[in-house]
Amino acid sequence: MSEAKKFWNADAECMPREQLRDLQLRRLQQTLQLVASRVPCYQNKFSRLGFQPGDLHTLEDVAGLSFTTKEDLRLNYPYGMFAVPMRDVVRIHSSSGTTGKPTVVGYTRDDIRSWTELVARFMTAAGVTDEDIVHIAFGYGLFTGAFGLHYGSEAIGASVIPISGGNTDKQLMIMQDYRSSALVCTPSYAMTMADRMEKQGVDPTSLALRVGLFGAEPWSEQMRHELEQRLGIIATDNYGLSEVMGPGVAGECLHKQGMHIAEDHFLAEIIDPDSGAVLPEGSIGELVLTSLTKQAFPMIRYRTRDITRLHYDTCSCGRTLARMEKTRGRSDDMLIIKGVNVFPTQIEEVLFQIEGCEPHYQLVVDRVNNQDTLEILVEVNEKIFFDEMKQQRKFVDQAEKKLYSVLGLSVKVKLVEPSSITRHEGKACRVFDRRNT
Ligand code: DLL
Repeated sequence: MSEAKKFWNADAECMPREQLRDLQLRRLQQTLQLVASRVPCYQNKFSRLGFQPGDLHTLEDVAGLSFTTKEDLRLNYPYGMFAVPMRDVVRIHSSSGTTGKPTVVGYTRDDIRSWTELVARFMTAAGVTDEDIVHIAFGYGLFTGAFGLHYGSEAIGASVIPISGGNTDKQLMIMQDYRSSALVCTPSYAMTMADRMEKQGVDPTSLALRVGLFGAEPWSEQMRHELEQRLGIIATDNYGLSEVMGPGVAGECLHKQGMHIAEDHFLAEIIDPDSGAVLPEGSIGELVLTSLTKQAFPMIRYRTRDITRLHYDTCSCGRTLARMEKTRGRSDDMLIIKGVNVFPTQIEEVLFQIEGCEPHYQLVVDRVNNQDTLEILVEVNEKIFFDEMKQQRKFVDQAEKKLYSVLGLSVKVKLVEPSSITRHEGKACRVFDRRNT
């Protein structure tokens, strides 16, 4: 049996920060030269500022450049932001846009090489080795999740099962028969699998599963705990977005103290989402990313809308790369209810602490008599659902009280029958805001 590798690329992952910053500056200057000579959108942004790539002398100077937003990508749909001719583009993916046209992203051969390397890094950090059988239950297609994890797994030398998403019963059969040891999917789909196993009487300890690599949507520490208990695995988080590359932007090591950002490939800033000002180290705010090595689709100061905080101290694993906390959700997922900012993950954390609560819920926001209302539909276990009214009342009271103390907001909790909330095979959709319909 080969010994587990601690690092995929120790030189890059444990580089002294001074040296890392030098490398970032050099690569940033090259990227600015590239976009200034090839991408009209950046040429216009720079000329409005009277900026030339040679004007950037320090990493901090990046704060003087304009942001890139989803709107820029929409205006340049489909290929307007590409920095290389199409003959150099070997792959096209796109983001799962919920409204309007999706965002189209491209990769050169070298981009695919970097992507593979970065996914191999975080998978190695999560303990995946060439002995693993990696079960990829992300949908293969335009979504970046499946291909990204696929390349990383193959580079490590693991055996890949490209099962793709859906058909949960078949997933379980393959997981049992092929002895899948690493599960790759969204955390909400992993929960759906855990439910199905329970229903079918499959004992998770009879499986070979030992690690989960979950990402593509926000999830709480409570959900991690629940998945680890129910599936008998170590559950790790990884982060990315199509506009910036896909999975591989950041991922957790086994210390689970935040996701290491591949800073030799991306420059990370935290800004105030309202004013756009760069916030001091340790602040919570919106993550802004600049690509440092991408060729086909470079991104300068891309506003991710994801709210998080960065830590720059060296991790116990030895990596010097900054760690980003689990995101609290996207700034555009944040609900403002009666003026109070509420993230769905905050509610999830509270619900999971209550005994008898199943990990499936939906938030319904409405406006009644000019007042915002929030109703939370929660699945409870059969015992509570079919129990006497008194028990149910107790559950609801407890949940409403806890939610009030965390959110400072009165909410209505409604119990719903086990298995009645729609299960998702990809990213979960838990919020229904009826205020504007
Ligand atoms: O979700 C890329 C990806 C695939 C990441 C597989 C990890 C694993 P998009 O579909 O473009 O790309 O969605 C990107 O998803 O801005 C976040 O809001 C959210 N997201 C991704 N990973 C996480 C995570 C992929 N670990 C958007 N935690 C991002 C919280 C996440 N949110």
